[in-house]
Amino acid sequence: TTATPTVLRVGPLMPQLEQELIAEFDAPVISAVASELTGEREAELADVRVVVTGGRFGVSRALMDRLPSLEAIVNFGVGYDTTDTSAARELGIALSNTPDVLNDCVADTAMSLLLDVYRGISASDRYVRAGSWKASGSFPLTTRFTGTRVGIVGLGRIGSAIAKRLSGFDCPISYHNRREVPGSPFRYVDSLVELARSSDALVVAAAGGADSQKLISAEVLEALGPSGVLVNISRGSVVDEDALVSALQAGTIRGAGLDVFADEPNVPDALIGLENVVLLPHLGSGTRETRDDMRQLVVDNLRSWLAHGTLVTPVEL
Ligand code: 8YV
Repeated sequence: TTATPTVLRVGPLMPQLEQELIAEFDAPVISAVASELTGEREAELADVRVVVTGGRFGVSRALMDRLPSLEAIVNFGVGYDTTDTSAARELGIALSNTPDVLNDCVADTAMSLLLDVYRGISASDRYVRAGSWKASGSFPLTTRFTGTRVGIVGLGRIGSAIAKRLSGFDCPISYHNRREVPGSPFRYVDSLVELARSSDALVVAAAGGADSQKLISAEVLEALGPSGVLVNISRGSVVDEDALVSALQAGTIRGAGLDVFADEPNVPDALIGLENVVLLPHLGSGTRETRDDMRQLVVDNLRSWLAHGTLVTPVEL
């Protein structure tokens, strides 16, 4: 190992990855706040060439400014909205993420949320556990899911994996995307409000970040209407969360299934109190198999950068 580290960990990572980074690269860890890096730490950071980060952490412009030798950021996760991509582009810093390996598990999670909201799986589980089956009889009737019209917001890798599953449920599928996807068999709708109006359920699979901030607005929710359902497996930032809470409380939409929130792990109290929502702790990619594939892809990107100056799965900045 060298006197000063080449690889820096920013924020906590999955334990097996942390152990590998320590064993192979002697990589120290810092929290993401650049102002915490003072004195000795700064000297220690002078030689850092690669940052490995993920989860709720990323690399801010302020942190990039404190890392004069930084060449690449290796992100655990397909979403990289926690890293300042404009700063990275300007400073010529490369970025990788972990695409594709998590498509299936995140799409499975979207299906679980849809089925749960329509069929009341979680709510009826609570009903059984509370003894209500015995005390009050059958659970109230729910809503058929098969054949429901679904609008996908963001027909990328994950959105397409969701569409594939929905096809098996005989769902007519439409989508909204920054651009129409060439050759897609699904109906493209240029206006998000129009997509919401013509869908029974909207599934949000668009990348987070500045461009998609509060894309699901009060207006979109109103267009979705009183029998409408919203499912979000991408980023909380894509939905106007206050508008969503109001719509659910007022019954201007029927229900929601959420794996992601605006300020994780804080879930608004107003949502916790509602029966017409299913709330998950951002577990979309969280299977042993997928997390292990993500870990391996992070290590492959890191090794490739240090050995050849190229990334296996670069993000286009
Ligand atoms: C997280 C995710 O990265 O890939 C993403 O963008 O949101 C997840 O897979 C996960 O929370 C790992 O920290």
